[in-house]
Amino acid sequence: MAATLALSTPGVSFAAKKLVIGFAQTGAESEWRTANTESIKQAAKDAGVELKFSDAQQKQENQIKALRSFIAQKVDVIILAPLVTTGWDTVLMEAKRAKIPVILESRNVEVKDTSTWTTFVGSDFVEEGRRAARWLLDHTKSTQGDVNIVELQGTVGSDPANDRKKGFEEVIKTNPRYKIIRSQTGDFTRAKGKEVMEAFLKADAKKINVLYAHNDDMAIGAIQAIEEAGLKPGKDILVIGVDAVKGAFEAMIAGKMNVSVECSPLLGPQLMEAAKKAAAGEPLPRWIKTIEGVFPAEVAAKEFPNRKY
Ligand code: GZL
Repeated sequence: MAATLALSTPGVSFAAKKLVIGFAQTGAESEWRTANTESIKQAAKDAGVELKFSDAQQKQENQIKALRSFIAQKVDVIILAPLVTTGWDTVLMEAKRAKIPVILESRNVEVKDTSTWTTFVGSDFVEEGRRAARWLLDHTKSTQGDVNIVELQGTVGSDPANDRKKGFEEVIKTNPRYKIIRSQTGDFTRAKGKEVMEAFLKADAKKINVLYAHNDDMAIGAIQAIEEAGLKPGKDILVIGVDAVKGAFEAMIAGKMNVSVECSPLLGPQLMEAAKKAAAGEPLPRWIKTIEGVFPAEVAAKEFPNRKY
């Protein structure tokens, strides 16, 4: 009774309790990830949210540890950028039992009990893969003969790597001219992208017509390898990336890259909106999808000044 009286006492205001969010980030593997972290930290500040941040340095076990720590601290909401799609069933069930809503951002998961996460805020990676392939088929429609493609995959087992591969292959299989002759993970990093492209070139330099990289960072690393092999990236070997980060625009303006399929990291405001609703027990769509485009080299110089990441 006292609590009710106190709450209804005129002239007494209670500051709304500050929302506390635990955010388990993958790491800082790419330009995209850095922009994603900045967007979420800034949006938390703007929203007056207390953000507990954990950088897992690309290790799933560190993310699982961070989630257990957030649960122990009884945060209001958890945001998770799941490094890979599997291995989350147990810890997400622990969050569910603790009645802490989990919002997935930038990558999705595969779990038996899908009620253990509330919503996924991120892109349609299959469509991104289709867009990359559609650009390639259109850009090479007037050429003759086989189009040999090497593919730099993202982190093994990650949602974007799985689905960007799936979408790309779905489109190129419509035309037998297009063949993926080599495919290997570059783990979404510039360094690994360069290293793997060097190996591709050593084995098949003369046969490679196209590089399809699951993110721009690996494409930028591969561009260095192509140049060091005495070839012209963007001309001798077409270079296709995903993300549309600043580095890709710079490479396209320099004539070393041909196209980047946009994948926006600026998810902070949508995530804060979703977290407030989740904390209040309000309904949320299962997928809050980001709207994205495709940026070929021809528009890079004009578009570059408008870019926000
Ligand atoms: C996409 C994100 C991917 C980016 C990469 O939502 O998970 O991870 O495409 C990043 O650049 O490393």
